[in-house]
Amino acid sequence: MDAYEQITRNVSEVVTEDEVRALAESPDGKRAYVGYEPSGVLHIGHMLTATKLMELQDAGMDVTVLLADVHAYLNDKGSFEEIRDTAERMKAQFLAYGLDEEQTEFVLGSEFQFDREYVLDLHALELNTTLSRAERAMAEIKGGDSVKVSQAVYPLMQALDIVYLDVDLAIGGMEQRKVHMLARDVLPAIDEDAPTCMHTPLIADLSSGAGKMSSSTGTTISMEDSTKDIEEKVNAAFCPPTANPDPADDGTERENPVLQIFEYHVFPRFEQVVVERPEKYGGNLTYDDYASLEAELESGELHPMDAKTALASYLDELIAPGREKIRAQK
Ligand code: TYR
Repeated sequence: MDAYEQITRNVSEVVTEDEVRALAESPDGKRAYVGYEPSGVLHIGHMLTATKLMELQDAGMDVTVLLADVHAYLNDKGSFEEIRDTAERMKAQFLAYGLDEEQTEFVLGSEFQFDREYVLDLHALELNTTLSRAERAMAEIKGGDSVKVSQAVYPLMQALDIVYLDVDLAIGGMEQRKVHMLARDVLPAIDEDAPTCMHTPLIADLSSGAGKMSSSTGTTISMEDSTKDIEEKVNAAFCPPTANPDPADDGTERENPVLQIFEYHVFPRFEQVVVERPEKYGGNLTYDDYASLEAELESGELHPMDAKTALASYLDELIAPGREKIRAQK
């Protein structure tokens, strides 16, 4: 794999390809970041971008994790003190998940977002952005029904973070894309470059394959899950023998979440995936890459039930160190 392929592996969107190609020419010392609103427990969405950060570290890039305490506050996630506490616990879980302590810089938003210069730049961005544009950018991020003024300030601060953290590449899930597009449009107004961005896919809801997996609705996987929880959730997952399931009866698009988790969570972290099967059912199956596992699920060589059992055990292995941390934090 060349550096560009490694950097863009498994991403849904690259903005722009030319910019990322330029980065890939000399990734050493370039910096990428993801920001997270602190929450008590990492879930599978956090883990997906964290995996991307690990891949970028492998490609030689430096990584910043922004623990966006002020953003969480603006998005109505609790008192500032509670959020700060949560940020510390989250950091420990990211390290347990596998981010390299030496190569990862953890920054709290409140460390720089109250600086006079930052605040003045923020006001300049406010002058250059309509409320409706800010509102649209937040459509997939905000909590609550109606948009508060704080949630209109939020995407502008996210744009400004890219400047103040001095990053070359902003990473986020697809739900962050409108904020990044706003950042690309508005940062030039304060004489800053439009940032280069990459967006990771959203995993479908585990039980239905429709919509996206989220901790607020449906089933999600988190670091708090016991081995048994994971087994139960994965066993109950939607897993037809195809990567392209038919839409649901009401026309909603569906994905195969079991395959998605293999692709985006398991294969990036393990050289090889072994599906254990008793001899009488043909013995173990070994896969060196995602495509061959997908092909055998489609051909019927790999039964969905065996795929699920294997998935549960790999996921369990991935989250076990973080689960230990959470127990110690209690
Ligand atoms: N918007 C991100 C989320 O939905 C959090 C975030 C905050 C990301 C600030 C980056 C940033 O600079 O969780």
